Amino acid sequence: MVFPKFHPDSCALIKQYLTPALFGQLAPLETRTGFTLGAAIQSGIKNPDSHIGIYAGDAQSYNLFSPILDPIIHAYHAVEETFEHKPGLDQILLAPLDPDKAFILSARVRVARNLKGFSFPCHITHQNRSQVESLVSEAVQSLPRDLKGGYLPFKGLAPSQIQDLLARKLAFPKGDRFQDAAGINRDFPDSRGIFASNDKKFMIWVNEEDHLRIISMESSSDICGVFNRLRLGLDHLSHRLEFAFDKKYGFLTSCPTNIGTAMRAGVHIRLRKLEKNHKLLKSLVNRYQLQIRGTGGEKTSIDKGIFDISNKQRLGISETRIIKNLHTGVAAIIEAEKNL
Ligand code: CIR
Repeated sequence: MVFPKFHPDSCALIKQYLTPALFGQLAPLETRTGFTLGAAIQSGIKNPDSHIGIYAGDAQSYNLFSPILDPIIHAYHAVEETFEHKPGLDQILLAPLDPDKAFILSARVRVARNLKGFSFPCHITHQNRSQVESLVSEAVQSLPRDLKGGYLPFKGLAPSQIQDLLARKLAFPKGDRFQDAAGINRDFPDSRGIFASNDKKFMIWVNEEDHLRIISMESSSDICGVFNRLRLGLDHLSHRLEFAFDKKYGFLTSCPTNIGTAMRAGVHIRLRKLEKNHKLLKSLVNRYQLQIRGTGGEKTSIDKGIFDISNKQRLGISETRIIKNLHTGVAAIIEAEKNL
């Protein structure tokens, strides 16, 4: 097996940590479902601007390829070398963040989950992907009254219908070039779909980057209410579905950036003054362990002074602590905006 050729400009963590000796040790190995290191790093080889450049094909990947994944996880998540998932999904009650509705447009919390016993999306077979869809669409029928809704499969929809749903945020697009190179987009839109509660505040994306992306959101600043709704949905789903989980790595996800709680909690916030004082905004965001993204999602740009501000830490921190930190950080950012 030949040592992979990474682009000379690539700064991906996989390029930094994969030594010829490590490659020699790991390249001949296969997980029980036949996933290899060669497949795991395709996206990093094909996309020189990858940040980490490696995906997991199944739960066992995390253990079998731990000699390369652990240093990458350690570097990305800025955790101790002896990192361990920290559980803690307690009900939360905190003071309203933006009672005058002056800054925050919406709040959103999502977690990623994969089903135990199935390969992850970059490696799953067509038939198993369809089984995942069936299991999830059956499980959602047991959701409690407030979360009741319907599952809409994308298969058979005309491209114009998908466009219309995308505009209404009731569909997700085919994955980006990073996911494409990893094999996650195979057979799209087969066995993909969205469950949405009747009030559209609770959703589940099926077979996107992970088997499930469970999302709670609303057009308000009530991050606690959004989180508590997610807890309720998760609690019901976990009686019907068994999720891939490991004591050390937490919830196992396709992308090692998401392991641990697999949770991203954030707000869309308009910051007209801080937009012009990027240095201050950046320092606040760093101080409270948050990150800024465009409102279109991962790797999108900032539009009209509206920022997506969310937690940076997902591993070695509990879900409840993530929400509390977000609340403290966003409150400080609002205070700074008011004082400018
Ligand atoms: C990269 O290495 O840059 C891409 N594979 C994306 C990493 C961020 N993770 C994610 O979107 N789940």
